[in-house]
Amino acid sequence: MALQAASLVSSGFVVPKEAKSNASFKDSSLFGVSLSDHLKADFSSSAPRSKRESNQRVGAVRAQTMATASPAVNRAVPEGKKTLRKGSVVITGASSGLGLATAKALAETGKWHVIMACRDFLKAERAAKSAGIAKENYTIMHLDLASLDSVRQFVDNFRRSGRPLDVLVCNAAVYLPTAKDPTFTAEGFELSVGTNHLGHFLLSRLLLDDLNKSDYPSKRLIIVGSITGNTNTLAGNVPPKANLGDLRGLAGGLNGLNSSSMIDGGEFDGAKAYKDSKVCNMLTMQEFHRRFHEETGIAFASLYPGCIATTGLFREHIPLFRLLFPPFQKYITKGFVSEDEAGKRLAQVKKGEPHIKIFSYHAIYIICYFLALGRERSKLGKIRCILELEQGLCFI
Ligand code: NDP
Ligand code: PMR
Repeated sequence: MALQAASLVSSGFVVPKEAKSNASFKDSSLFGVSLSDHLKADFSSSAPRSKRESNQRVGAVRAQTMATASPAVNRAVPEGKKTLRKGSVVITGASSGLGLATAKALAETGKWHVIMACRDFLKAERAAKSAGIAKENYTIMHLDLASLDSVRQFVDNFRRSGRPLDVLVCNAAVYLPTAKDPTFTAEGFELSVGTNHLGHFLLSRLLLDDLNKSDYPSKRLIIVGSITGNTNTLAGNVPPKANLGDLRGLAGGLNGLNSSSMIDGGEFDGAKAYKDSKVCNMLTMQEFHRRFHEETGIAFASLYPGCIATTGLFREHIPLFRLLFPPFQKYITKGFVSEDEAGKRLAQVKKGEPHIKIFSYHAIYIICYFLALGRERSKLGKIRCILELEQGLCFI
């Protein structure tokens, strides 16, 4: 169960004493294991390129911690004070669905410049145009989360652009429910976990320094989670259920050769791999909050936007599913939400008690779900109030 995995995983976290005492980003390991030598190469000073490349084939995740440079804590502008400049927000996967709708909602306020971090430049350009986002409000930059080199390249390019980073929204994802066999990222990790979790983990970890330097009053890092990873909800109990087990597949490198392609070490299952990746996304924010919020003032959040049953996420599903899923969510579960509404919700995630505690998140979801039954779900004022009260930032 996801919850079991969560408790197992949190007990595996180790925060080195120095990280607590000198307020520096010392420990880059996640879930008690470091992600890989690929990631390590970034966090540890100046490992020679050739060594890094030879490490890439290894792909093993080792039980160890890693050192990073220690950025200075930056709180140049006291919280609550306004800066005059536009906010600068990076959104991954902004070429369609929720990411595009969020980019549009933020750009329309006139207060944000959106960096659309996308793998398909032309598609992103067309999408921005057809959504009517004004040219001066967005920039497209290439990012393929299925390649850790591309993630590093993106970070370099972003830094070279000279823009500040005030908010990072990790939104992109792939869902491969009908795949019989696993496919892999450039570095050989199973594609769903590699893209949705590992790519975003590296991106977040690298950009933490940039967020920390921002003088914006509310710096934020948001990852899009999913109810389907939460096994104490009805949706999370639809098989296959998320389960990270004892992380043996992750520890083995998720390469499907000398280790399983699944985090828990089991047989490949595309739908489960997606749900596992979403559990990792939510846990990442929980752990980032624990490690870094106090020293940086960055708000770390995870959000379930509602069931946006019409997006491209379901492109790999069978046609019958794609036909029946939207009316099923609209009229039966009433979990349906339009892309526009979901985009507005994500755009509104704001500072508060800065992360979702996934345990209470389940309970809150259930309460809100019943409160919302029979009401117009696009006007979630009351629910929003409850959630803001309880969590500061979570919208269902
Ligand atoms: P979409 O498929 O419309 O959007 C996913 C985006 O991710 C696309 O822009 C896609 O790019 C991009 N992407 C995929 N792989 C990569 C990659 N390797 N590198 C960079 N970008 C990539 O789906 P949604 O809008 O529905 O999904 C957005 C988020 O919402 C996901 O995190 C999903 O898990 C989450 N979510 C969705 C729900 C839903 O009901 N739809 C419910 C709960 C959560 P491209 O356009 O090039 O394919
Ligand atoms: Mg689910 C309250 C009921 C509820 C909600 C909110 C969702 C959301 N789903 C619910 C219930 C059910 N679903 C039930 C009872 C069934 C069995 C008929 C069911 C089935 C189902 C399938 C086969 N649902 C799905 C699938 C998918 O392939 C989707 C998935 O798991 O993608 C990972 C999905 C979803 N249901 C949701 C949401 C939000 C999804 C998409 C999850 C995501 O994009 O992260």
